[in-house]
Amino acid sequence: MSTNFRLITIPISHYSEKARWALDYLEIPYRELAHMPPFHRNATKKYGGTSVPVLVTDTGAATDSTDILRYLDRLYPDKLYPIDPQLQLLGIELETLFNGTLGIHTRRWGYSSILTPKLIYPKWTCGVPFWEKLLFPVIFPKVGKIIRSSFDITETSAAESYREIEIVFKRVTELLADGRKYLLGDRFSAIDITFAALAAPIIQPPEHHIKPTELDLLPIQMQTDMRKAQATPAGKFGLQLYQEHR
Ligand SMILES: N[C@@H](CCC(=O)N[C@@H](CS)C(=O)NCC(=O)O)C(=O)O
Repeated sequence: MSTNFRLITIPISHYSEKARWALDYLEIPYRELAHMPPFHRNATKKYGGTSVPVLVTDTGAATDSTDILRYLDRLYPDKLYPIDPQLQLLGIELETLFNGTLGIHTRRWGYSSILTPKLIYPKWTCGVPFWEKLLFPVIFPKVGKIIRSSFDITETSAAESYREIEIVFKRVTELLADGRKYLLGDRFSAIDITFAALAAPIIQPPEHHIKPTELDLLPIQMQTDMRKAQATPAGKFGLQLYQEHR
């Protein structure tokens, strides 16, 4: 099948990583159009989206990461999502939990500590047009402020979000306790991609598209949280998914 796929992203966005991973896993050729916030808005608005990722094809666009994976599943059936109805139900429950809780809280936990020009610059600018990079010092103060307010970044937000992440990790740990290899059993699926991509900010897999920040540049509490999350069965599972499937 010949494709002319373009994936609009913010480099560090973990929802973008989920879509990027699915495309790579299916070995579908695509061009990534990475943008620094707020320039992603110019790129996405003509497709009716506000957030990233957006997958653009010759016939239309999908403006949500799960919609993108579902669209790819229609093109390549039985590769990303299971056919078995029982597994489908578990998949929907887990994907909803990961999208709605894990992704929200790993992002809030991360932004609570790395929203400084030095730490955020490489994560926002990897692969973006050079003129966006040049504008980083001008836009950072304003965008940083918007992010603080829209994600409710406060003195206690990292700790609050860490507790929410722990609840999701506990659910994953419980599922894995029966010895299953993947979240839905013995086959790698979109649910594993969703878990690992959305957990990535706190487990920091070395195989990630964006290189992890050197640990000693990060605040001590962040280092502690990361080590603790990486040592859980769910954290180890996420790291293993990156190692074996990314
Ligand atoms: N439900 C959406 C959420 C995507 C999302 O939250 N994207 C963030 C980046 S991680 C974003 O685009 N933020 C900037 C904005 O909303 O303008 C999806 O799964 O695609």
